[in-house]
Amino acid sequence: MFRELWDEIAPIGRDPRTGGYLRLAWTEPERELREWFAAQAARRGMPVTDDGNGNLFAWLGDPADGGAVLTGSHFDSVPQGGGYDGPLGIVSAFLAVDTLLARDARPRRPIGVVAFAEEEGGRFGVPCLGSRLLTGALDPDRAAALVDRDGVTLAAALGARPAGADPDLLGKIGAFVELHVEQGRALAEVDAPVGVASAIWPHGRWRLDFTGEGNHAGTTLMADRRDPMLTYAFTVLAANKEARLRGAHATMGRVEVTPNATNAVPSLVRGWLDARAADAATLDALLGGVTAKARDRAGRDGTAVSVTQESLTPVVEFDNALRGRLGAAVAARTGLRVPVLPTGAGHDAGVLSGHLPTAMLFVRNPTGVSHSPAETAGDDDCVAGVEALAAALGELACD
Ligand code: HGY
Ligand code: MN
Ligand code: MN
Ligand code: MN
Repeated sequence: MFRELWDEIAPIGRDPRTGGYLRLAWTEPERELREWFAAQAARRGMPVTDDGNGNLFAWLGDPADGGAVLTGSHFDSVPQGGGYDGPLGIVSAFLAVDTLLARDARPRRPIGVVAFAEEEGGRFGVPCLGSRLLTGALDPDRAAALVDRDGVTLAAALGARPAGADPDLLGKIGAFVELHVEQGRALAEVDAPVGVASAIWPHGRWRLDFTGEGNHAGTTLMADRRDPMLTYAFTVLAANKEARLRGAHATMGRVEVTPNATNAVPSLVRGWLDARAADAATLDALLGGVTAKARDRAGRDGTAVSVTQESLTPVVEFDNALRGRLGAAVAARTGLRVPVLPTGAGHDAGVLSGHLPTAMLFVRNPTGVSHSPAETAGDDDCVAGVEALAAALGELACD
């Protein structure tokens, strides 16, 4: 069953040249995936609701009964991302519901399948946008005004101002379990198909604007230049070094140059820093180190640098009792050893964990690579993931 359902979505948004995916929120491929979601729900007689923030919910039972067990993930991808990051959690959610019902399990609580909007922040720059809106962590007016690289606002893409926080809906959810492909090799290294998450590292995104003096590439003496590209390049190296010093992660994978011409010294270089660390103090120290080095270099280059925080996600420690309970239920049902592992990747589960009992299951990724066409997961492991998720849902909804 897994391969059959997976093959229905695998071609959607896939770049045949690279095998990577482009499924930005509210673009054609993601709209096709939303239609697929509605068809899956209809096939199971599960009514679909939308919270006005772009998040889709399919319900088994009436959420108004309260204590719903919610599972799911996101459809959107980073540009040239892998196909499993996000969609695996939604396909597995529908299949886990099928597994439960095939076992004549009689859920005593509603079960919901959710597709959260814009988890990657790949279009509007704010990660976990849909779950942040739902939980009130993002102001709907600020969200409505977010603009993508083509100048389209979120409100235009969504077709309305986002509804924002829905405490009534949140109050009806008793627990959330997100299944996700592992974005690392921890499960591969211990030869386990499925694991359970202990924590999500604190992480954030900062935009660094390096300003200098635009000038002619051919007539401007090197000594007369105030070239922001120099300061930017130095900062990329400094971020890499500061992260290595602290066992943290720093990435500067996105840059915009003005005027971006071969024969012009830039006037502005805009770079984004994605920084993550095992704890808040280390993350703070990393950011402080990078900012200090950038400013010091700007002084020498005659340029200026401004740092703007775009998002910050505090550390997420998943509920120990829930994690232990689900790990035991998965082990009992599947006979698998279920390792416990942290992750440096952000997830909607991290946002919801501040509002309700939340857990994450990971499925082995043999390459460990993610946010790249090289991301992968074996069918057998994905089937084990569905079995594990069914065990977790059964433990929470059918006791
Ligand atoms: O960037 C992340 O950590 C997640 O994949 N959105
Ligand atoms: Mn991702
Ligand atoms: Mn993801
Ligand atoms: Mn996620």
